[in-house]
Amino acid sequence: MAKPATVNNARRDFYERIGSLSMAPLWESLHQLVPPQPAPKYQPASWSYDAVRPFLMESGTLITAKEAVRRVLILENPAMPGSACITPTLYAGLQLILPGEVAPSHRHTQSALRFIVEGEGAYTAVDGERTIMHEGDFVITPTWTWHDHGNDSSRPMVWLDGLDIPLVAMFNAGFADNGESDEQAVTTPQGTSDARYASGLLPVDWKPSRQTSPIFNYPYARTREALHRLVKVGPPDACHGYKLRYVNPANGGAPIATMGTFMQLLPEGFASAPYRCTDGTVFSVVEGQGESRVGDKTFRWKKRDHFVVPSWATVVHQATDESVLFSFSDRPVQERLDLWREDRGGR
Ligand code: 1HN
Repeated sequence: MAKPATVNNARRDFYERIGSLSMAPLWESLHQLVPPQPAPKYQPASWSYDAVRPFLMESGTLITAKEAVRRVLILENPAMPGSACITPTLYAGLQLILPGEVAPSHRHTQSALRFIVEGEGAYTAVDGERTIMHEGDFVITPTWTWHDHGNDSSRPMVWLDGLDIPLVAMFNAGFADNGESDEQAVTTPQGTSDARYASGLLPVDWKPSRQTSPIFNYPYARTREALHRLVKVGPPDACHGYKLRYVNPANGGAPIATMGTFMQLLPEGFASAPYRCTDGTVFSVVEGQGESRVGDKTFRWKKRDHFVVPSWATVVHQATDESVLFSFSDRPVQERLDLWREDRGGR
């Protein structure tokens, strides 16, 4: 209904006067503040590895891992330029470490996941223990732990870094520290965390000291076997194919408190039912090829490609070959806050 000019003028004048007291009228913004459904200000996007890899390798000629501290090309959401965010709560990047290089030791309150995209044989060290990484491994760097990386292999290594940087920034809870030397002393034999915590058993008197999983590396060999065993015992889920979540054996929750991680197998020829959920999700293609329709965009993908699905965007996956997709999101945070929702069969 049109309002008389005098009313509009009186209101504008009122807004200006209360503005000088750092106040504002809720009724002008109520609908945006409490939208009827998620209205993300970021968009679906994809990064083909064929397009990205030459730039990653070129970055290796421009700066060393030591000088860069971390030689990473950020995967930034095209609708959030300059933010270093792939979603409003998550950071993602592709990190390159060349043979003989070391990425020096530091620690920060932001948690990190590594998902290995190309190569094998480099290590990451966390609080004095090293793990050798292979394609498809999911490796954890818990909050506030010392970590450095090194490549003793003869080939470049590339992995996807996922961090909760925007979430930590929102809380203004970020702290960081540099190590005294580039490489931490190895104080714990390789394989220790795997031996103690990774067999569905836990040392009898062990008590967790934090919410983060005690498992350091969830190797792809085991994840892949788990998926293929699932295929043998039942039909795929209509929306997800065969989808597993990584788990912290100490509490049944996500391995990292702020980031959920998932692996799913889509059988050859599988077409998923439309699905949407409130956790914006980053995907890394591990095996196979296919395409995903995300909102009004369609991304063709194959091994090592990446794409992001925003909150509440409807996704439909189609697998040409048997395919395996890794993904991560802020789902554990939303679940803790009783916010997470899904719509199986969303439009
Ligand atoms: C970091 O420490 C790593 O440890 C990777 O490999 C990416 C992005 C921002 C801040 C710290 C790493 C990062 C990071």
